[in-house]
Amino acid sequence: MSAFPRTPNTRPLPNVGLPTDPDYEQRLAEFEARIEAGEKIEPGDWMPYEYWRQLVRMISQHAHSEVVGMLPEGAWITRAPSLRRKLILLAKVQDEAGHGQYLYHAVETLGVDRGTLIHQLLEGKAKYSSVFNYPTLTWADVAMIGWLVDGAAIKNQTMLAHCSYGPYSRAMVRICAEETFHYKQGKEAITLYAQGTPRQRRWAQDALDRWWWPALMMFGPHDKDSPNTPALMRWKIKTKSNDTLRQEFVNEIIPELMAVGLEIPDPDLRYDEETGNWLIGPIDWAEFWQVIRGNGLMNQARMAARRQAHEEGQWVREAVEAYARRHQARQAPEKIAA
Ligand code: FAQ
Repeated sequence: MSAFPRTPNTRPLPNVGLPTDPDYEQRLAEFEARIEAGEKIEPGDWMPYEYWRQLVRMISQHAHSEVVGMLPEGAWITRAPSLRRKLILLAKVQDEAGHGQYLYHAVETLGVDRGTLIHQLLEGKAKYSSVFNYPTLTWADVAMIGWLVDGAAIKNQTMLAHCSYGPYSRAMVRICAEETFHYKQGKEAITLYAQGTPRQRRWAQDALDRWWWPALMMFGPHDKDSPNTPALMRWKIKTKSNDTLRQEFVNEIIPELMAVGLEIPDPDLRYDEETGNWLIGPIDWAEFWQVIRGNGLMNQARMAARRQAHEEGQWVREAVEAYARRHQARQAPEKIAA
């Protein structure tokens, strides 16, 4: 059962308004006027239940994506081709953990603690980005993730930096700054491979062949199949739709990939002079839904790795709690005794 039912029967926080409240319509009008005026909604401000639900859903999925997203690249830390590349990769994977932290904090401002969210993830009840259920077979895959996956993430998150919920928008500003470095190091590494030996060029092309479509799927289903977009756009959580962002990304990345001599793995790709858009062929949505339902190549391995990390981290959580108790006791011994 979902932790966030569509029809609320309980109020999750005192400031969350239910449609059955007598003053709901008036407060909703005031809330929407604030959003229309470009004000940020902050923790503790009145908000409709559906706004709260959408934020918890989306930010928690985003947090899980950052954390699970450490795994495909993390697998290559011990196999990096040079010390420089190893240092860059270590820093990148550590950044992703930090992004997960900011985002879990952002959900906590909505009254849902991270323990609950992590439990949902480990139980297989929470979603995370489909793209992290594909394997990293070569070092070029790691570089391609930086260029393509971080590139797609930045496109989406630059929009979210303008979203109406204050804590989420502020987290995005910092995350985008860090992702920009991730993107640049991936582009640099692939550019070197694309201009390198025949084998390196093959690795770069092979990585693009396998990551191209999963990266485009990151933007979510077509707008007509996206049930959440209307509410998200109404309240400016999203300010651009899935298809709009995907098209913007495609228009930007295709000339960049072509410039280093890579071939886009899409036989239907064509440039439309009239609109200035690169038009892509059909996306395999059956594959996308299979991956989201847990049947992708790496879903089981990703969840097994997360569960193992969680179990192995138990002593750290216990130590932190013991330290916090001792620190608290030193600060206020009389309160603890009481
Ligand atoms: N994967 O109605 P919509 C990163 C689900 S961060 C899995 O269109 P919405 C950093 C969707 O949740 C990458 N599920 O949904 C990094 C919904 O299910 P629900 C993550 C997906 O919310 C880089 C259902 O399908 N970024 O990469 C996906 O309007 C490198 C219907 O879809 C974010 O999370 C998908 N791709 O639009 C880390 C950004 N797409 O919940 C390491 C924040 C859709 O109703 C290495 N999120 N679904 O059961 C968003 O912007 C939006 O949530 C979308 C989806 C655009 C992802």
